[in-house]
Amino acid sequence: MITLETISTQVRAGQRITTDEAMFLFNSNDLLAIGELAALVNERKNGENVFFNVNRHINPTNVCVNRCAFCAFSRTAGEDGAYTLTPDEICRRAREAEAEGATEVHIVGGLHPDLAFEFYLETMKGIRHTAPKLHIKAFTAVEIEYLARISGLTIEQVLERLISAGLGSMPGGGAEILVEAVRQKICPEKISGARWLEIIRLAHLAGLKSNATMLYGHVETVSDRVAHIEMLRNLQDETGGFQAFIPLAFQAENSDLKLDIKGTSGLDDLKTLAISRIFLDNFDHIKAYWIMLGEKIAQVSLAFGVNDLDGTVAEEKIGHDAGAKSPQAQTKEGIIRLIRKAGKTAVERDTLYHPIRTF
Ligand code: V47
Ligand code: SF4
Repeated sequence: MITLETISTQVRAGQRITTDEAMFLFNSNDLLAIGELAALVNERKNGENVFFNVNRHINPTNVCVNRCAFCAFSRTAGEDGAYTLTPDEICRRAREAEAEGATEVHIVGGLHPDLAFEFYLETMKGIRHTAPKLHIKAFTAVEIEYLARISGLTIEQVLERLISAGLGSMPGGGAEILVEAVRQKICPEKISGARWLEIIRLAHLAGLKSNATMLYGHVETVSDRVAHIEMLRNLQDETGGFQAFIPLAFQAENSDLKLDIKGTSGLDDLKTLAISRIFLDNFDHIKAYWIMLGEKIAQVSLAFGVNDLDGTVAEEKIGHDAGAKSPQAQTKEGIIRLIRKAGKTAVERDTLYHPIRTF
């Protein structure tokens, strides 16, 4: 029989937990016991260090052919509020970010019906040229698949050309919930979960590191969440290419998903982060994205297995278009203070988790 004690004994012995055990934890309300175990797992991997990096998000366009039901960021071409930046404008923002001390640009956007693959190659090359010190983390698996479709190239060719143009790694978006029945409800036009995993596998094989996200707190069940993290754990066993797992708390405002909820609860946020930390024993980092969680839950999560805080994002759009109440940007000093006041050591990192400076 599964109990908290049996799971605890197993985790303390360094053993992997099963999906049934993860389900048991999701169904338990013993937040403190779950958090303590997650903190132990994290401490063994990362000690007292909490990473952050200084980056800037740039969303080249919000025009998107998919129009996922949960996404308040996207627009149809020509609709009020639709925008598309030029490569020059994207480069200008990247240069400005570099001048302000960023080490990374995080570039993701909608699937634009008219932009050609060359737009993206030109943008990468432009950033390489104007802000050569910046690491370019860009394009979700969903975008990579779209670029292959519009260019007539294979996934491998798209990846190879983007890497030659300056792409350094990939963010973890587009994963949502990888279970097909859920995708049919929240993002029917989006590539399947199996395809998302396949593209990430190819990216890892091409030498790129990536993250993985999970959008939770909408129509999914607890067993969908467990199935999602199991698929990620299996792929990570195979490739080792994932750096961080980032649960994204659903922001309900302005989205077409008409639910009787106003977003996730603090208890659910902490439990989800902690169980992810325990279950994903082959991931080094669990990242709290304070934009969606709010600063206070993000800070408390540092006692529940989280070792990475994102970030000093400037001009965040995706969560705020969906009603996120957190500030749109946080200064480096603000992040350091938040980490130190949680009793942890703040470590600025680069995208590939090399420490830059300890505070
Ligand atoms: O894929 C869209 C999510 C993602 C909403 O890899 C929403 O370092 C909540 O992936 N409520 C994009 N979430 C953001 C993302 C990300 C963020 C920070 C760091 C990294 C990383 C990746 O945002 C989308 C989607 O899952 N999203 N709408 C919403 N209403
Ligand atoms: Fe487009 Fe991504 Fe928004 Fe879906 S989540 S509508 S793919 S921008």
